[in-house]
Amino acid sequence: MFIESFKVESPNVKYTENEIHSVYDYQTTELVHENKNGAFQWTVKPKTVKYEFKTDTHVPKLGVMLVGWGGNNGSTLTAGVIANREGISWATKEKVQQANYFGSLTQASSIRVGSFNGEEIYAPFKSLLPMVHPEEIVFGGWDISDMNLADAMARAKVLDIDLQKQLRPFMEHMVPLPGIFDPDFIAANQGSRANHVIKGTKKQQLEQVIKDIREFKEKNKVDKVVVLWTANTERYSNVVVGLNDTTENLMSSLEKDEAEISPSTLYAIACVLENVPFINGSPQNTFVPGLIELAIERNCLIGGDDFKSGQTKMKSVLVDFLVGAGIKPTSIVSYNHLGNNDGMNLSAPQTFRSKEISKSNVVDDMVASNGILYEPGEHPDHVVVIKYVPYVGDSKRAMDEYTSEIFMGGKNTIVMHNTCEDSLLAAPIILDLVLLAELTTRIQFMAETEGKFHSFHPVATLLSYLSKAPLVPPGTPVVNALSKQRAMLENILRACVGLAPENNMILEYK
Ligand code: NAI
Ligand code: DG6
Repeated sequence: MFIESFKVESPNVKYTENEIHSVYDYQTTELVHENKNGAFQWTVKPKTVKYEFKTDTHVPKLGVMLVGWGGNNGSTLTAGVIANREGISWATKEKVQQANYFGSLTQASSIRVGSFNGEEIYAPFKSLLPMVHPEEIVFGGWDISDMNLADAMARAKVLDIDLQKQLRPFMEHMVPLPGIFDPDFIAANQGSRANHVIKGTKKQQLEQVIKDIREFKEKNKVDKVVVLWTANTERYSNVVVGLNDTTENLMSSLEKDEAEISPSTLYAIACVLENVPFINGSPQNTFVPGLIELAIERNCLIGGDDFKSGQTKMKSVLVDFLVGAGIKPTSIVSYNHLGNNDGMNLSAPQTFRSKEISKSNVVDDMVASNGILYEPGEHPDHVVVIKYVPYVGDSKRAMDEYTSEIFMGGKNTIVMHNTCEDSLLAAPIILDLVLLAELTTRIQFMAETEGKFHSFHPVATLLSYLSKAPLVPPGTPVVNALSKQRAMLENILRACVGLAPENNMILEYK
């Protein structure tokens, strides 16, 4: 059964006019190891730590500024939210299609709240805590191409033509602000698109972005802004001692107009200086060490990297299943071809390399979790191929072959083929990223030993579910397995309303 909303009644939870306050027992373990006669002996001690959470229930008016607004993802997301807001339907060759938010964790997925008369009861994910409604978001942003959003939607060739016609009047007045362009960081084939760029030194470009954010906030009367990079994949920046390894060096490199500071890093510095959350939806190392240090110093949320939309999402499910089932993946080969502008940009070796890195590390934690299957340091062969095939446009083809060792020396090969418009996968993920980033800035918590409420670490691991290569604070384990990432997010939001983590034990019926 599905219910729309619920309220928790418990001595541990208080709903006041402005916040939800919960007291929460976090059940965890403490590990100790001793050397006993030359052999390590491990002891695991269950332990309970009391936490308190408080969530500000005032939902702000939110502005979202997309870097690369006029791209396939940016135009598709904007169009999709307007279509939902306006209740637009359109004729396809099969039926009359209604706008929806399918693919969005916050808008289209559910959570289990318990059992009632022998039936499982589910509620919308978004009913856990008050969140911004997508249709209340004011969208804006930058692009190095001056095309308005209606034309950009047509250029993207993602949405049905009948829908595009209905959306055009809502989108033709939307024109991105000029963007920071540096041809050294993206493929040369993008040059012809760059007719709308911020001039000047890197410092002047950064100052312009700060001015843009302030003006956008003022003009649209929004309480908060989140900025998200959905522009072209850049090549990796070189991380060099003295250049970008510390905040001080990064800021002095900015003064010196150092060539190696990428456009994405400039936008991110601007956001951190303005205390505006910044999310990187592409694979490059925007978050150089000096920038991470700056975000930590200023307690400004940063999250990324690279949307986990299709092939990688599947990989982080399938390999988790295989390794969890005691089956040993030994070779993973992932091909994909696509024909959109992203594919064209990725046809250059340097930008492809950024994507190859983020797509390749995704099984590491699962492999490391099973020392019965893998020797220390052993890893499956893992190859990623991306080819640009203009004819297929945004409709990406992904083909994967997983070969595993099974019982008694047997081999099992699974082959998968997925065809899907890439931007229709990415757009709902962008929505979730900005909504969850905003929500997490309203949550404060403390362990009983801390004595003082604080926000989550500015490096937002809570967004891992949506990222191919989750950015984590230094010294924190990276979790790629999709089910664990979702459970982490859901269970932390449950804790905020005093609900136990979903443990799937269903002891009531045993
Ligand atoms: P796109 O090429 O259609 O759009 C990117 C836009 O960014 C273009 O309009 C371009 O003019 C603009 N741009 C480039 N550099 C800029 C800059 N410095 N400042 C402002 N604007 C700039 O690409 P698409 O398909 O929208 O993808 C966007 C990004 O998202 C790519 O990096 C892609 O790799 C990444 N991504 C996409 C996924 C998907 O499923 N569609 C999944 C994971 C990541
Ligand atoms: C080709 O791989 C283009 C990329 O931008 C991907 O489409 C995007 O990174 C999505 O990747 P995945 O692995 O999540 O499908």
